[in-house]
Amino acid sequence: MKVTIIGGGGLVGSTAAFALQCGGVVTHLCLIDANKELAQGQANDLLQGASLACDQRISAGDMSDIPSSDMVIITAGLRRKPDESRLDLINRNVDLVLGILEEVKAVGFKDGAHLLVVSNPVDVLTYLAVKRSGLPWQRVLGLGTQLDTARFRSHLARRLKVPPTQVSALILGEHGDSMVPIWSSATIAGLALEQWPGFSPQVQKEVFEETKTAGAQIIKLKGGAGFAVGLAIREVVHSIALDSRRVLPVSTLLSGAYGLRDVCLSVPTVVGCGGARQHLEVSLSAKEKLGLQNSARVLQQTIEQVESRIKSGPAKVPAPVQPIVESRSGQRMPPKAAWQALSR
Ligand code: LAC
Repeated sequence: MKVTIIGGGGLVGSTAAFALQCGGVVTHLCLIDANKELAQGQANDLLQGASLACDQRISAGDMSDIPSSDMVIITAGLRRKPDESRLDLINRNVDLVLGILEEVKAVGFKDGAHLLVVSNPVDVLTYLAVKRSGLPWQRVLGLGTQLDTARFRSHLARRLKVPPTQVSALILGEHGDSMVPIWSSATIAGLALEQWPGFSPQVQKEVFEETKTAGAQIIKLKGGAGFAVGLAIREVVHSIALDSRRVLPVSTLLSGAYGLRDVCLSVPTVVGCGGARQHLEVSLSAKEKLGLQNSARVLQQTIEQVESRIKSGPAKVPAPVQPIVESRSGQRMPPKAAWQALSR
């Protein structure tokens, strides 16, 4: 399987490439970046370790690599400028990713290719990619809450002093402030998390808060997410490459699951050959269901604003969305996902 990463010179793209090199499953890794030298540098660095990792083809490339790629991953993205609103940043990233999609479509996807969107706002960009890429919705996936889920499990493991790989717990909904922790089905080594010694409402609250702010924290400490997001991407790529059919919280177009439609967000999804093979509807608590509905509403509002801006041209930027996120004091606040905190 040839995997091409657009934005492969950057932190997310290059760490995903390294994770895929260590994984040794895909046969060809190709890095494309607006900064060609950076892509070449990352490819050379990976190649220099190839004798210690596995036998893969590794290259820096350009759009002419797309028609031979089985999977295209978009990690390219922009940072907020000083004085720029949240929606301005969304609009600039939308324009960037739509531009990339146009270029990709001009050269043409390989038959049966998959597209994985990682750039933010990932759920909005995944929706636009479903509508504009020309690929069937099943083959267009967004990384969604796959990374938040990984963070959630790791934080739970640290707090409860258990092995991270034995924690099974999901974050669903938006990759952003309205993300929803699914406590009702969480387990450690197959045992109900809620009965685990040391688990308490306080731990619950703190672990979720830590998960929600993890991206912003990483930005503050080291400039942006790398290793964890690289591994999160790898899990999706391997599940498709190996047709493992792992159940992953990726963002895809919903058409009725959990009563939601015409929006991309994360629900448990069987990921294998062909991409998203099935949405799984597990039973959720009333609060979790409401949380998912809230995520869908927040995202639909943003999509509407973005789409009307696209129609009316790039100059006019509509007023910021008023999403349904309440602060502790009951005030309505704009959602603040990790990626939105870039230049705060
Ligand atoms: C984060 C970015 C990768 O959450 O979306 O860190």
